Amino acid sequence: MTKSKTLKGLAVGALLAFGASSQVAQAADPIRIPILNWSSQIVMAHVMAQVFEEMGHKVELVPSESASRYEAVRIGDLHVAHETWESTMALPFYDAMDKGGLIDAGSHNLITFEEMGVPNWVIEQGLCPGLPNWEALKSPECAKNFATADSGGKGRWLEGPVEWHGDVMPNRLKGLGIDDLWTVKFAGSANALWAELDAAKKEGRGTVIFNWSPNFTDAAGFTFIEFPPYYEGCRIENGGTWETTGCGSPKGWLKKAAHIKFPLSHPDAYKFYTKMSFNAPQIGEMADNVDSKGMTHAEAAAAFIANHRAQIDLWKN
Ligand code: TMO
Repeated sequence: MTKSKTLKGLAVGALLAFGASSQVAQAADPIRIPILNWSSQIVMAHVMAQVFEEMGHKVELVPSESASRYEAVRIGDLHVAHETWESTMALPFYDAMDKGGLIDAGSHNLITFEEMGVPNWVIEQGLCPGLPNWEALKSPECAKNFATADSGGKGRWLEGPVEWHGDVMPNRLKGLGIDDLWTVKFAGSANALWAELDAAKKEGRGTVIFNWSPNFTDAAGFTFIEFPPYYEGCRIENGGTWETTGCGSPKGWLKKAAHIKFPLSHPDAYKFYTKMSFNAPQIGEMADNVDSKGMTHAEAAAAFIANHRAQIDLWKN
C-alpha cells in the first residue's frame, strides 16, 4: 500500500535482525478493527480489542463503512470484518475475495435474518390486517396508516442507512408493484430506527422498519414481514429482473473476513479470531447491553467478556 507502511515494514525487519522478540513486531503493527453503526458490531469490535490487548497486541478501532470495508480488508488497511451479514454484505465480501487478499475466517454459530418488519403492537392494533403476509401491504387502507409528514401520502418504510444496502428496498417495492402505495426513507443510523419505534407508538401510527435478528428486539416483540421467497440471483443487484426482485431476504450466515496476511502477522490473534464464534443470544446480549441497558460500547464489551470469561479463555489457547 503506502510508502509509510513499507518503511514501517523495514523498521520492524531491522529490529528483528537485531534479535528483538516477536512481541516487538506485534506491538509495532496494531490490529485494525472496523467500527460501523449498529451496536452488536461495535461491541464485538471492543470485545476483540480488549482480548487482543490482553494478549499483548496493540489495536486500532477504525471508523468504517459497511460495503467499502471489504476492499479495506483486501488491501490490509483493516485486518478483519468480524460481522459479515450474508443478506447485505455477501456481494462486496465475495468481490474482494475474487480480487485476492480477503479470506474467509469462518462463521459465527447462528442463522441471521435482515428484513423489513413491524413491532408486534402494529399487528395487535389491526393497523394492517393480514400481516405478516406481504400481500396485506397491497391495501390502500393499510398503507395510509403508515404515512408520515415526509412520505407524500404513501405508507413509509424506514430503511437503515443507505450505505447498508443501497436500492434493495426501493427495488423490492417496485418488484412487488406496490410503489404507488409505499415509499422508502433511509434512517441516518441504527438509533434512528429505534427512535422511530418509540415515535410511531406515541403518535399511534403504524411503522415498517428495517431490522435484523439476532438483535435486542428479539425479546421486545418484533415481527418480520413474509415476502416471496429469496433465491440466489432474484435481486436486481444480483442479476435478477423486475419480475423477481420483489423477493425477500435470505436466512443467512454471519461470517468473519480477514486480511490474507493476518495469520502471518499476528498468528495468536488470528487463531483466536478463527475460534471466536458467537451464537444468537450472545450477539443479542452485546446489542442489549447498549440499546436496552445504556452501557457504553466499551463497558458492554467488558461486561460481555466477564460474563463469558471461560469461553473466551478457551479461544485464547
Ligand atoms: C447489518 N445489519 C445487522 C445492520 O443489518
